[in-house]
Amino acid sequence: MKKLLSLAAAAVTATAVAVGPSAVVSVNAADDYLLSCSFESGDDGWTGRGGATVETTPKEAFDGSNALYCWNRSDSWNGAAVSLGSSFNAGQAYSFSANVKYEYGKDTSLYHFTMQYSDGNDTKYEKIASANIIKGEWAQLANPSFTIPAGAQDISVYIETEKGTSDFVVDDVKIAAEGTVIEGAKGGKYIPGDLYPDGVVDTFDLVCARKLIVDSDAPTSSTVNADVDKSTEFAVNDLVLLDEFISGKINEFPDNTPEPELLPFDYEANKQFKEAPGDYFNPCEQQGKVTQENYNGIRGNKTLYVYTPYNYDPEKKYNIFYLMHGGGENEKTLFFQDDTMIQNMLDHMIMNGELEPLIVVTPTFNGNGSEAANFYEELRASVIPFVEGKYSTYAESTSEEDIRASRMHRAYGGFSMGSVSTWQVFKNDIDLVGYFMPLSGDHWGANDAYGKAKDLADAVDRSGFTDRQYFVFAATGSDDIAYPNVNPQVDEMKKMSQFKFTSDFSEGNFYFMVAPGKTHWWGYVRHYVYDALPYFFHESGE
Ligand code: FER
Repeated sequence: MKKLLSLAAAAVTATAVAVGPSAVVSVNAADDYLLSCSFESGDDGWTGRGGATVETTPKEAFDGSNALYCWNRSDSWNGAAVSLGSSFNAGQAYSFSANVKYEYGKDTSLYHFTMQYSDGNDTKYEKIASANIIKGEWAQLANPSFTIPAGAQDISVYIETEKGTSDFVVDDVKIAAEGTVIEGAKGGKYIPGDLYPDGVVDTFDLVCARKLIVDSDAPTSSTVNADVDKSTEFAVNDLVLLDEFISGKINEFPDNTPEPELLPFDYEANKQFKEAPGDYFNPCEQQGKVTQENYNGIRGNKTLYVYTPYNYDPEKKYNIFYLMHGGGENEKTLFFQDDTMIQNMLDHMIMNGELEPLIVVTPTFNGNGSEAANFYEELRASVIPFVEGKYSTYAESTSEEDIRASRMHRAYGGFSMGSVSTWQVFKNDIDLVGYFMPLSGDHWGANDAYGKAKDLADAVDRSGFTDRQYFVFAATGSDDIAYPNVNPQVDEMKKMSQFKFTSDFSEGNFYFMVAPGKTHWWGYVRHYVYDALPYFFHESGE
């Protein structure tokens, strides 16, 4: 019995659809191809799509000695394209094939061979063939019977990715009469269990897997496909699972992807205020990027800023820190004032290994009925889904379930009224956020210190989280106008079982750092961020 894996089904249908033997057209001479691009003597008319650049390269070739290299991609739809000219008929089916390979980024990546055309009014796109490709291996994107949509004009075809901006190479792009089986790369596609690369998982693969167990050099298309449970290595367990899959005992392979290891962090238990070096506020040689973004949320159209670290790679996952301004300030405050310039500080901290690369977002509670105390609503409903749908964080999707699941990779903090918003986020959004940094501002949840602390402790109890699942690093200056408000609240919190006071978050979950002599000003408060932020994102939340 032949079985297709659901994950690979889309890829497989493109190549393995039933083109019965009678339909096979044999092509030998290059003249029989309606289009044939080998890139042996030039780019064959291919161009970069979007911001991408293409150039022939002798470093890689599927066939012959050159291929087309595509780089400078700044979005997944940037790629390598060629116009089909007028010799193809709309409404008619053809056989398409292209070979693709990439060397950097994730272990596998979904590639598309796509057609772009105009229907007379709009530009349209249709996938010709798609495949999950294994890094470092040539793979064929082919469809022996793809119909150019009726009425299509200005037709071009291109190679793009589903996600990410990795460079890639393309070679031997061919179009022939419908049904033509165009030879291309064998294997190279991520189809768990397909060790013998024919697009199906069957007993041939089991034979390969058995050989591979006794001889790690035995031929197979890819050990990535052999590691059916994604444990990162091929082992007896994979062989057993493959046997069970082929015999129909199981319908899918379990996902044993290991959790990424948390780096051990050397906490100080009693962290003292320390200023960032003065040059940390000057431009850094390795600069991240600050991007202005507009979104339409539950409180109308707003702007926020997103700091992405130097060499930000949308293929990777980043921790994310939402940092809120104070009263009378706005979403620009953190990046574009002499007393903030926090992007430079982040750049230096990351370059010097004091902070893992992360995303920092500065939203605003200004406008449209939004205020510090209710911003937690907009954070949940609009800001997190908008930002994390666009930037690569640990949220697998923007569903509330996935945002919750990634809460130990999400922090929220703020200064003054931003601190007021932080305690509210703690109270109301603790299911979405694992780390909190209230700076120079108390909780506006009750009139007295005990009531404020109790309001937060009650929220913890309602959440059901244990004291290993939320972490608060609060700070203020001893001469800050907020100190007399925050300090008594902290004293009450210290008495409550929900809060275990230490800056060693491997032991406790709550800290309050007091900076001697400092007043209510970002010029001081930015140093609290310098001290506190490295303490975040080291706990598993288990
Ligand atoms: C405080 C919390 C917020 C505080 C001041 C503020 C003086 C904000 C004031 C403002 O923005 O006007 O604990 O202490």
